[in-house]
Amino acid sequence: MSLIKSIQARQILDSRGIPTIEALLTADDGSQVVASIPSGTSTGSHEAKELRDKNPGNYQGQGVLKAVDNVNKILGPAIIGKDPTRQTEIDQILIDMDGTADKSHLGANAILAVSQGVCELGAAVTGYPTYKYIHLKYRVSENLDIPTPIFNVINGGKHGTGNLDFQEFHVIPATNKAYSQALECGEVIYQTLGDVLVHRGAISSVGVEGGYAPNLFTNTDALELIMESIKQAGFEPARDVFLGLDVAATSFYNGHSYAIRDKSQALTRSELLEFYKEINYKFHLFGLEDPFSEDDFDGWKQVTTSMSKQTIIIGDDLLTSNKQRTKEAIDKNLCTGILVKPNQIGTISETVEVIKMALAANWHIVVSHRSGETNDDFIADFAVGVSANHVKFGAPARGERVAKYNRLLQIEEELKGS
Ligand code: 2PG
Ligand code: MG
Repeated sequence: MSLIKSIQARQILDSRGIPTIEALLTADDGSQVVASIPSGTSTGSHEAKELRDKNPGNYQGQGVLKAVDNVNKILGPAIIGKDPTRQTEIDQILIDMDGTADKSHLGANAILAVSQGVCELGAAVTGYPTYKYIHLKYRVSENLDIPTPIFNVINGGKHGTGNLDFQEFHVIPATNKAYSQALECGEVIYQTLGDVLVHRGAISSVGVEGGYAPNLFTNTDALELIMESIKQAGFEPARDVFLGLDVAATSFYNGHSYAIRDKSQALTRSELLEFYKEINYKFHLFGLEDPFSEDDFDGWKQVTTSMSKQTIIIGDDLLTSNKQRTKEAIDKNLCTGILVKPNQIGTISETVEVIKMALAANWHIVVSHRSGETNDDFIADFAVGVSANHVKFGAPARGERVAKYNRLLQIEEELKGS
């Protein structure tokens, strides 16, 4: 049996140029892994809290040197000498040492750097690729397969440049395509959309997840241009490829109404629901993420009751990968799918528990990156290991996004050969 020999954390930068934490873990058999931790831009208020220094002298207050110290001086020493395959036991030690419900004492970023690193080290010392190790350890399902990718081709909301209210506009290849074909389909549509936007004079830049951040008047315009690009690229919408949205509605909710530029006046909950029905009628959405604000349970209940037969209603800010929030949403029938992000809850064990809970309710599982990413590809292995239905890793462009998509190509090849 191999044991954890050392843990060394450091501050690095994420894809937005904002500091994050990276940890190097070594086992006594010489195995080494590096875990780096992503970070959100539009975070749900019920997420576990990442620790930032708030010291203006270090990256304008965004530094994570305290979290780094917490790994090097508190969390690391507590688990050195332990067997890295004992994930649940180690995660419980981390949770207990923090002692808060939202991990704000030692920081969810510090805790996840250790938890994720331990998972990868467990795989390394047992000689399995990480996806296989997770599959064998948790047996979430019997099958080992590549999830279908959700490509975020237009970035609005907090991820864009301020012209669109909806945060993410997705293209989602049909699930009957092999992963490598799905990746090509998403990439070809992404390139075609770039040309369509240039042709319209609507291109300005790309957003934080590599999708275009165009100058368009309305959210509906964006959906129309994606539809046009799908056809121009030679695919048939609603057969070869579907559209989807992460509305991230908390970002345009003022506590009473929802303001979007498609309508001249702010919308009530039921008016917004009608708008979603119109869009769905026209564009056949595969999935609708965060259609209402994170605590607007009435809105969630209404959308799930009236639309979940046609489209998957996915909770992200609503659920924040949190077991209590997920249980409540299952009991109240608030959605039919979950967006899973390990850093919303802070440990690998708790992330797997929430997935099992959602599966028991027959929900759809989407494993997701964050808008602030690194080139770490752990999340791709994790998604395969827990048999997610879909993955959401941003646009099929930009190093930190394609690191994950490319890792899935490697896994696909390995699975074919096995
Ligand atoms: C989301 C995520 C990832 P962020 O809202 O689904 O796409 O964005 O990481 O900014 O929360
Ligand atoms: Mg989201």
